[in-house]
Amino acid sequence: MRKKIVAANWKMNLTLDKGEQLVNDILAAGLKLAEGHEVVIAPPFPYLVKIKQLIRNYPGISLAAQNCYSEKSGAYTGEVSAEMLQSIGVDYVILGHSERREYFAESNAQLAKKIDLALANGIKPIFCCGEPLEIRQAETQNDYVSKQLEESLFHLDAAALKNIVIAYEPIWAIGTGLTASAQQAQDMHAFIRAKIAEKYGREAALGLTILYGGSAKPSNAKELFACADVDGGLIGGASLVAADFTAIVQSF
Ligand code: 3PY
Repeated sequence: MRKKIVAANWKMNLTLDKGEQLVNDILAAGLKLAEGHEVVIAPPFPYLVKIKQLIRNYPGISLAAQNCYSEKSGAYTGEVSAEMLQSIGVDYVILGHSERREYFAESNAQLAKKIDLALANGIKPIFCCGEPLEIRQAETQNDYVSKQLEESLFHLDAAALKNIVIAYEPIWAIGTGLTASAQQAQDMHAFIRAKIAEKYGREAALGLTILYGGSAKPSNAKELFACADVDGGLIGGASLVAADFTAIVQSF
């Protein structure tokens, strides 16, 4: 059975106090996680160590960073390496979010390097892919996402792929209030799984966790998570409100 995940992507939001309060409120809600279900929290870098302490006694709740750099170490002022994340006990790292691709010009090739470094340090990448609006309107989203997968992931062998989580995040649904319909999400998730099966075989594809991201909220999470190939969500804005996030977690 593949793992189901709901991950909170705080982006560049909250102060440390507010982040701690949010996590304490989520923990106080007494989340009941079924076997194979996991909650992942991705705060900004400066809060990772503190949030790790808060969640350490809660099995099923893990910690993610929102990024890491594509070089091992050295003179890269302001950057954070995968090895540093590993040294503070980070479990996952979100890589290739569309905001990073857009504002920081991250390419598929650079993301392939980040993925290798994360894996080499025992951190599981949550690899984001997804198309912009004009690609969706031109109905070429499958080609677009294929290229992202091929250029950032397909150099991995089957053993490494087992440590990857994919998040499909249509860019037109990020921060716009628009959400992909359950059918649109399911179609793309099934396409991604089929693409993985073509390259790595059916068993690998069936074991791969594929999350939906892009304005997922309490009102649509149940319908999205009920889709056969949707294994949970990467949650933006709604992860900043304890009641909304716990409602989403309770939807899967
Ligand atoms: C969103 O829900 O808007 C996201 O970008 C999640 O990563």
